Amino acid sequence: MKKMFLFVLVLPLISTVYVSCSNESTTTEMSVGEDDESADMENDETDSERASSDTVQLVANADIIKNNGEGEQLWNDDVFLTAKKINGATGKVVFESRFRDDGFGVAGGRWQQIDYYYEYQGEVVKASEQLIVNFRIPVTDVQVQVGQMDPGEGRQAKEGTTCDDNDTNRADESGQWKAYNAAGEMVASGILLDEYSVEGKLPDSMGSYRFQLDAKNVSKIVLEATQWGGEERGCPTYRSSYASQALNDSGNTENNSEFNLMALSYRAQ
Ligand SMILES: [Ca+2]
Ligand SMILES: [Ca+2]
Repeated sequence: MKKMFLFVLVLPLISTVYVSCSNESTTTEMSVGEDDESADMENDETDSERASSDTVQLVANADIIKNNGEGEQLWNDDVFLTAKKINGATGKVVFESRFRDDGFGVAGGRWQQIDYYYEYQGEVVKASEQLIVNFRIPVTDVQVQVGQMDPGEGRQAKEGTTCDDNDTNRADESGQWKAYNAAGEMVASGILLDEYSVEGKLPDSMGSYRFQLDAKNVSKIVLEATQWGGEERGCPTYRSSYASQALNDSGNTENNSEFNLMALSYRAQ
């Protein structure tokens, strides 16, 4: 009876010690050559907790805009913004606070957002202004939060019809991202539309969405707006009030997708 009692008492002790050793050796192995701080045996943080602690988060604000938005706009020491106009010419970065969702955009066009145009200054261009996020160090785990990407604002020709048939459905504003490495090669791209967002439209926003960009070795991200709904079937609409917009240099009253950049997060690679 006494022997049995000892066995029951000792077995759990042995297994506890074994598990404990096993955990410690795993922790030590993972931390070798990676991060001296994580060698701390009392540090029990998980991989995901460690990742989030290294994540840099930036929120758009007017204070970073210098030199009237011309040239590189430093968001922090490692990240700066530049802009291009529809025709590819150098543009100015602006901070838009006119509507509900505030964020960075490009000067000109309808708004201080990243504007897409089917037609611009008398030519069919099917092009967007570009807001470009430049990283001085390669990064990964990039997430962007856009604003004013308004749901249901646009029109899209029904399947099998064209815009000339005037038979349209509602479509969301939309955009796309392209990621480039330090050599200037595109490493990934994606669509900015509700269904590709992290959790859909954020509460209390006009049209704010977060997108996780599946890309590594990122040195540059180009953000562009696209035709309503992200497809050729999108049909531009027109608003006469746009003619009196002082900043509108499009030469027309076209309305189409546009959005701004509210926030950014990333991890150094
Ligand atoms: Ca604009
Ligand atoms: Ca919008």
